[in-house]
Formats: sequence, structure tokens, C-alpha cells
Amino acid sequence: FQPSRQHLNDVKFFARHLRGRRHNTHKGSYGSVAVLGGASGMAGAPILAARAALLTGAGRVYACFADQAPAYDSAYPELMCRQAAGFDFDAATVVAGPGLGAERRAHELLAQAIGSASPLVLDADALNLLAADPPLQAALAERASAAAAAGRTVLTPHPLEAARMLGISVSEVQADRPAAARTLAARTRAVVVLKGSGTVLAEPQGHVVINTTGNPSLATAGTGDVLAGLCGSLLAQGWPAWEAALAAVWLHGMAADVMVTEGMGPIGLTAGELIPAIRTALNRM
Ligand code: NPW
Ligand code: AMP
Ligand code: MG
Repeated sequence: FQPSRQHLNDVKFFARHLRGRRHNTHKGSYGSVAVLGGASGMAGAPILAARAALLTGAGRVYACFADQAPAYDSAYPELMCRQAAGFDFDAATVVAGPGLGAERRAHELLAQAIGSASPLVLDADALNLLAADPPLQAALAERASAAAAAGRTVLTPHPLEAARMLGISVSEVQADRPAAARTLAARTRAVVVLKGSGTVLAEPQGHVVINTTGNPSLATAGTGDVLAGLCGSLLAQGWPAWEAALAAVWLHGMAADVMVTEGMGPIGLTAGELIPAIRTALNRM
């Protein structure tokens, strides 16, 4: 059995899920996203993820903070900033991990998010917590068997996060990126996005796709948080996990490619500036 390996070089991979907005709809038609993150010193990460969800069409977006929540985001007061403790993670698509930290409280909040029936993106510190904790791994496995949540989980590790989860070194991950992504997808029964130059996407059946958009302007703090928020936004709008991941990775890279042609990169592009460019790329599709 030789699993297929393709290049993500055309919107045909996910085009049938793209749809404009119908007239007779309202914000409730486009889903809610809750980003779980924001430990002290990393409040920017969930804000970036939440802004990405807001600007890519999610109906309502919450930024939930493990530590002190800001009153609001002054650039995007449309976002609802909440204390994560007490938030009902069953009511929204959850993007867990950006700036979440590794404290006890982060662990408890993550366990709640994984235990919810909501579509779920696990990124950054959520992956680090998971790598270090067999009970959380068991909860993720349980999710994969639960009818409500099965097939609705996306993991977005960078190479170090993937290495932590696999218990190997970064150089071993990088030596065969498709194999690393495929192994992680099979073990977690989730869609896996192994980030970096030539992002590799794998699903649990062993199918692997390599992205062709993007450039080194993305090698800057916060771009991964933006990708996680974008992926959560598409999930909240009803996309299946595999196509949501494909479209998110493609659009994120495409927006960065456009920014380079406009002189905003490859040097000095910021993750925040990437977000409106993703909105433009999505609307043009
Ligand atoms: P190196 O340097 O090569 O040895 P960490 P983090 C490696 C939040 N953020 N190819 C690389 O290792 C996040 O959401 C908050 C090869 C790199 O140094 C997390 O919660 C921000 N190696 C938290 O910070 C903005 C690669 O991984 C190391 C690689 C920690 O996340 C920033 C970094 O991994 C950030 O998003 C590649 N393509 N990519 C905010 N504004 O609030 C990564 N590596 O130590 O897990 O740290 O990714 O910064
Ligand atoms: P993170 O490390 O979580 O902040 O995620 C970084 C994001 O930028 C991921 O989507 C990576 O795929 C992307 N990225 C980083 N470096 C490059 C590169 N050299 N070429 C293309 N994409 C990159
Ligand atoms: Mg990251």
C-alpha cells in the first residue's frame, strides 16, 4: 500500500466548500469561534488568532484568556474578550493553544476544550501540554471515537511541537516531514498540519498533501497563531476538517505571496498585517 502524496497547487482541492454569503443569513449562520490562550505575557497570540477568525467570516469570535483578560481589543472591539475559566467551550469552535502557557490552569482549560463536542484546532502550547500528558492524549483519542466530535479535530504543529509529540528530535521530523505528519495523524486520528517551508498536511487514512504557497516572510512571530484562527474560522463555518486545513494553509501562504509582490515582505511582514490580506484573498476566491 503506497499512500498518495500530492501537491496543494490549486483551489480545486477545496473549491467546492467555498461559498458566498446568502442574503437571508445572520451572524448565527456563520458560526462562533472561541480562542483559548492568553497566559500572562502572551496575550497577543489569542488576539491574533481571534482577529484572523473575525476577518475571515466567523459570525462571533471570543478571545478567552487563561490569565487576566483585557477589557477589549482596541483595534477590533468586535472581538469579545473573556476570562477562560467558566467559559462554555461547547458553544463554539475552539482554537486552543495560542499563548496558552503550561500552567496547571492551562492544563485544566485544555482538558475542558478537548472534552467538548466542538470542532477543535490544537496549536502551540495545547500541543506541548498534550505531548507531556498521557491523560490528555487519552481524552483526544476518546474525542476521535465520539460521534459528535469525530473527524472535527485539526492539529497545527511546527517542527518542534511535532517532535515533542512524537518523542523524537526536530532533525528527525525534518528528515521525512510527510512520514512525521502521517504518523501523527494516524496516532491522533486527527488532521495534522506540519508547518514550515512546504507545509505538509496529513489525514488519518494516510493521505498527504504538500502546500505550494507561502514564503519566508511568514518566518515571524504570530503567523502560526493567525493560521490557527483562520482554520478555526472555516471549521466554524461548516467546513470539514480536511478541507478547512487545506484552504487555511493555502490562503495563509497565498496572502503572504501577495504581500511580497506589494513590497510588504519578505522582510518585515507582521502577522497582524497578514490578516487583512487573507481576507482579500478569500473574498477574491
Ligand atoms: P530552533 O530555534 O531552530 O532551535 P517554541 P513558540 C523551532 C506563543 N506566541 N523549522 C525553532 O527551534 C505561541 O502561541 C506568542 C525548524 C524555534 O525556536 C506559543 O504559545 C506570541 N524549527 C508560545 O508563544 C507571538 C522550527 O521551534 C522553536 C520551525 C511559544 O511558541 C509568538 C519555537 O518553538 C508566539 O506565537 C521550523 N519551521 N518552527 C505573542 N505575540 O503573544 C519552529 N521551530 O519554543 O514552542 O516557541 O513557537 O514561539
Ligand atoms: P509558528 O511557528 O507557529 O508561528 O508558525 C509559523 C507559520 O509560518 C507556519 O504557518 C509556517 O508554515 C509559516 N512559515 C514559517 N517559515 C516559513 C517559510 N520559510 N516558508 C513558508 N512558510 C513559513
Ligand atoms: Mg506557533
